[in-house]
Amino acid sequence: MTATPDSATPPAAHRVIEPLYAEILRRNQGEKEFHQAVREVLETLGPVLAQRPEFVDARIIERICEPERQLIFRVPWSDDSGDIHVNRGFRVEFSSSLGPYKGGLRFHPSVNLGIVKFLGFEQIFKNALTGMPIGGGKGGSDFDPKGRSDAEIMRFCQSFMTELHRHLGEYTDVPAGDIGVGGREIGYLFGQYKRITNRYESGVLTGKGLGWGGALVRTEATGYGCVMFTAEMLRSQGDSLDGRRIAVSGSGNVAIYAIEKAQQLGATVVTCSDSDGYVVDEKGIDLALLKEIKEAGRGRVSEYAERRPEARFVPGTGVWSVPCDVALPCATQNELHEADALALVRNGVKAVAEGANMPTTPEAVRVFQEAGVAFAPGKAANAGGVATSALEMQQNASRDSWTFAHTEERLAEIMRHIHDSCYTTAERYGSPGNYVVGANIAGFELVADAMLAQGLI
Ligand code: NDP
Ligand code: 2IT
Repeated sequence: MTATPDSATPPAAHRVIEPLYAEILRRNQGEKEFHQAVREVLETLGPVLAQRPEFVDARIIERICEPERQLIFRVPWSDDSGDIHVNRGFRVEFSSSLGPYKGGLRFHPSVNLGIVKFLGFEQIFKNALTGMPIGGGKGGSDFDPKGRSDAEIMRFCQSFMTELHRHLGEYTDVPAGDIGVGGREIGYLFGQYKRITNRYESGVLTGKGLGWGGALVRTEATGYGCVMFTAEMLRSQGDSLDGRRIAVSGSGNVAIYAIEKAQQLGATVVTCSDSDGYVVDEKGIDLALLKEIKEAGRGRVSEYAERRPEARFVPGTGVWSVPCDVALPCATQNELHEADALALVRNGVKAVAEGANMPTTPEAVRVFQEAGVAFAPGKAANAGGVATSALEMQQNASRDSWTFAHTEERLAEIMRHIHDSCYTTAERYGSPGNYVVGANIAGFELVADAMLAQGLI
């Protein structure tokens, strides 16, 4: 497979990008999600490389695609019956050009090096777009938290941190949550870090509990930010979310708070899902019930339909067949395929914003772009979470804590700033309305300029 630069790319830039991508495939074999994430970025960089040949001369792309450091480690732990398990832990410290490595930890049986590298690579540009002083990294484990007791989760987190702690620090590397890692896990990880280092180093992890260094709005921030970004996209077309029908996938942290903000802005959210299937609720999702099932009970969305007569549960992956004006994929990578995009377009979708990381396949992105649907890539639309993590770090550094209203306003400002810089960058580089081009180039320029200034590192 080749990286085919888009039509705005001058021929000289084709000659740079294609061999680079071939080399990345050769050196990172089998890492298909990483290849996909790199290809999507490289395909859009042609116009900036043509205007800034110093980036090519300094081999910025080769350097940016190679993590600064990759850590893989054994995580042994014992379950409640005393049986011993061995999982694999990862931390990929991708880029520290703009600040300490920053990015979440994912606990899911599918986690492997290629997935952590795709997430870390995306995180570099996302974090740059926020305008906050944070580099890019990601980590996690192939540990499956489903069905595990609190005590088992705690022992796993303690074992994971016993190895990882030596690589972390508030000025070095600052993890947070992602799939399978929420407030409970961050608590156990923080406790073990503190115990091993004998330091109350609040800024070493984000997503902490509100009583011990956490920040208001961090829990809500990714979902809220995604909907704020969607509202900005619609506003630029003279439209709004008020009265709109929205389809959301997922029912975890990002999905729940995307639903909450969409409802606050007057929309009706008619779906949510998990890996078993999806729920359709024409009256609008009852968020209190969903939170009770998912946040308090750690249950399944099928229970939602059992408890709410207006709703129905459909097993499988067909959530995108439900007609909607706006689609917000908030579950996981490659969950929205070409056939789903065609169905959404047929049903009149106007905007799609990625709450999850890379949920839309490249073929599906092309369907939306060709149909003129406003499409926001995750590195722009879901940046509210990590941006609020950076606000948490600010509060930790100044030993302060801000109100909900103040922090939410800061988040809204950041999402407006990200929207506007993607919008104007896309225009400037000859692809008006293309938020993928805008996000990739705007993020890349910030990191590339910092790398040039910092010498050959
Ligand atoms: P959670 O663990 O809270 O929720 C994940 C949701 O996605 C669950 O509903 C889960 O269903 C579903 N899901 C996960 N894996 C799969 C799969 N392989 N197939 C189908 N469904 C799946 O995670 P988050 O809400 O935090 O994360 C969701 C997405 O958002 C991820 O892509 C993450 O990288 C991204 N993200 C998260 C941020 C954050 O701050 N948390 C910030 C920015 C992006 P089930 O329970 O059945 O597994
Ligand atoms: O994908 C992401 O941006 C996250 N999981 C949040 C990272 C963070 O450090 O808050």
